[in-house]
Formats: sequence, C-alpha cells, structure tokens
Amino acid sequence: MAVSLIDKTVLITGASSGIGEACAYTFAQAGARLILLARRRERLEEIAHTLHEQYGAKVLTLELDVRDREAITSTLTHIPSEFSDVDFLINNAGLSRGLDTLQNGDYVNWEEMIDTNIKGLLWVTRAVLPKMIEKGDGMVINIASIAGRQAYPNGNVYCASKAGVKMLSEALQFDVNGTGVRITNIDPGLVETEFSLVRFRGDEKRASTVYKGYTPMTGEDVAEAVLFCATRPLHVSIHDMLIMPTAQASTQMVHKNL
Ligand code: NDP
Ligand code: 8X3
Repeated sequence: MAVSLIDKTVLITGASSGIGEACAYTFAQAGARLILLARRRERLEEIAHTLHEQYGAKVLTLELDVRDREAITSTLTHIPSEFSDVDFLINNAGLSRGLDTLQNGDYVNWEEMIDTNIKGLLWVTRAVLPKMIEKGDGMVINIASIAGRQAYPNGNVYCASKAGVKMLSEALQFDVNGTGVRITNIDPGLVETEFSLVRFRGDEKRASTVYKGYTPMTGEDVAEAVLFCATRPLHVSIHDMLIMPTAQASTQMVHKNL
C-alpha cells in the first residue's frame, strides 16, 4: 500500500527556492506537516504563509545555515514537540559556485561547495537519523545530481561534491540496513531554478543562457519524483533515480534550438 503523508513530518533543507520550495508545495498538498530550513527567513515565511492558506499545512520555519554544525545540531535535536518526529528528511540544500578549471579555481568557492553540499548534508543527517532508527521508520532523500555521475568541463569541485553525496547515499544503505529506514538518492539533470544565478553570482544574462533553446525540468518535476519515492509501500525502497529533461542526453549533450 502506498504510504500516506497525512500527518507525517517532512524536513526539507534548502526550502526557500527551486527544488526545495517545490517539494514544500508538493508535500503540503499531500497532507504533510513541514519543517522548512534555509538561510533566507523572509522567503521561508512567505512560503509557509502560502502553504497554510492554500493547504492548511502546519509549517515550522528554521532560519539556519547547514554549514553551521553547532546550530544545526542543537536546533534539530530540540525541535518543538509537534514537529520533532521527522518521518522524511529531504537533503536538498546545495549550490555551485563558479565554473573554472581546477588550476585556476577559487579556494573560497571550493570550500563553500564542499561545506554546503557534503558537510552540511552530514550535519543535518547526523542530527535526524538516530531518531528514525530508534523508531524503526523514516526516510532520507538526498538530492545529488547528474554531475555526480558524469563530470563536465570546469565542473570539477561541484561534480566531486555531488559524487560525494551519491556515495554517501550508497554507504548509508549499509548503515540503516535492517532498521526499517529507507534511503533514496535522486540525480536530476538540468532544472531551471536559481542554481545558475547562484553559480554565476547574480549574473542573470549568463544564468539564463543555461536554460535557453530547450525545455529544462522545473522544480515541480523533481518534487513529483521525490513524492513518488516517498510514497512507495514501506517494503519498497528506491535506492537511486536519474531524472533528466528529454532534451538532455548527458552533462555534455543537450539538444538546443538556438
Ligand atoms: P536553488 O538555488 O534554487 O536552491 C538552493 C536552495 O539551497 C535554496 O533554498 C538555498 O536557500 C539553499 N541553501 C544553499 N546554501 C545553503 C546553506 N548554507 N544553508 C541552508 N540552505 C542553503 O537551486 P536548486 O533548487 O536547483 O538546488 C537544490 C539542490 O538541487 C542543490 O543541492 C543542487 O545542487 C541540486 N541540483 C540542482 C540542479 C539544477 O539543475 N538546478 C540539478 C541537479 C541537482 P538560502 O539561500 O535561503 O539558504
Ligand atoms: C546541476 C546540474 O549539470 O548544471 O547539478 O551541474 S549541472
């Protein structure tokens, strides 16, 4: 039987835009209680307000930086009781900075990607997973990327960070085996979000060219895939999913009509 999300608690990191925001809408519509985590408080509050208005969803917003291990650990281990029983953790917070060869790379960009995409995911998971294991139920969904399966020119550290996420997802299968907890890794291809705007530090023209000449995926497309994985019967665990725009064959080949 498909799993119902009514009254289930879903913690989404990086919920203030893109894929994370779309997951918030999709899971609220399915009846879940939400914990939305990101750094931009105003965005989170606007989303929470709309979710409450549209779906009557109960939402807790957490203004947190996933890189801040102490804040993550203390906040997530002391969540108000109505939200403290996290059933689903969607590790989505992540970013890319720059696009350059390694020999010309910027240490600050590298640290931000590794600290957010890998270490941030570890801090959040370490704080939430023990309780799931204790109750013998729960699910962790990691948003990695096609970039973690196939490198592309100048993608070096971002690709490595996402390969790291993918391998952590795989390793976690061993850690939770026999506990009832499920782990899913999702690798999306190109999704039109704020991702490229962040990568190119606000350069709108450069960011928009990434998505020109073909139909990229939307955050909602990925959110629907996340929902599908989350609602499989409890004896079914989707370990790994690759989801691409139809126009994208690989990181290196996108059919564009420019
Ligand atoms: P967005 O830039 O639209 O969203 C990124 C989200 O991550 C924002 O909510 C941002 O919130 C949050 N975030 C970033 N850094 C931190 C931090 N230090 N602490 C807490 N939250 C943080 O991009 P996407 O929606 O596209 O990205 C979501 C995930 O999907 C990322 O992991 C990305 O790598 C992955 N992905 C994206 C693809 C794409 O083509 N767009 C394809 C494959 C994977 P805030 O700034 O408010 O903190
Ligand atoms: C984001 C997709 O191909 O821009 O992970 O790296 S890509």
